[in-house]
Amino acid sequence: MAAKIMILNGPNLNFLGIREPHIYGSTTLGEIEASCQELAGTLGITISFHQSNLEGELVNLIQSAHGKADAIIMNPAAYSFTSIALIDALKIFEGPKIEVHISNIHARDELHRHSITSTASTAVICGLGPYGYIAAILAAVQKLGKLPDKIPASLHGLRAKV
Ligand code: CA2
Repeated sequence: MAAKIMILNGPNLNFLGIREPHIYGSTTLGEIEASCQELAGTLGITISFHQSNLEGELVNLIQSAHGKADAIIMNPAAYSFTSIALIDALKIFEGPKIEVHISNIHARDELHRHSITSTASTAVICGLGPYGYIAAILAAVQKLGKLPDKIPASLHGLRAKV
C-alpha cells in the first residue's frame, strides 16, 4: 500500500512568498505544495496538503488523519508557541509526526523560539527554507519503511546489521 502523508500549514502561511520575503523567502505555499507533489510522484506516495488560519480546523484535520494518513508533517506557524489543543491532537496520532519551520526558530527572537508543539512531534526540521518540507517527506517515508528500492541506498539510512 502506498504511504499517505498529510501536510498541514498553520496561520498566515498562505502569505508565504508574498510578504516578508527577507524572513521567509520568495517561494509561495502553492510552489511548496507543487514540489511536495512532485516528490510524492517519484516516491509513489500520496500527499494531502492543507493550510488553515484556524486552530480548531487544524485539530479537526489531525483527527481526520487517524486511519487515513500514515504520517503527518506540520508547520504549525504561530500555534507552535501557544497551542495545547494541537499538542493533544498530535498525541492521539500514532504515526510519525514531523514539525517543519521554514526559518531557524532557534535563531529568532524570544517570541518565535520555543515551540511547544514540538514536544508532541517525532522530529523537528527548521531553517532549511521550503526544502524542509522535502526533507520531512523523505524522513517520514523512510521512518515508515516505504522508500522505494530505486531511491539511492544512502537515503534509506543505515540499516541495522544482523
Ligand atoms: O519559519 C516558519 O515556518 C514559522 O513557522 C513561520 C511562522 C512563525 O510564527 C514561526 O516562528 C516560524 C509565521 C508564519 C507567518 O507566515 C507569514 C508568511 C508571509 C508573511 C508573513 C507571515
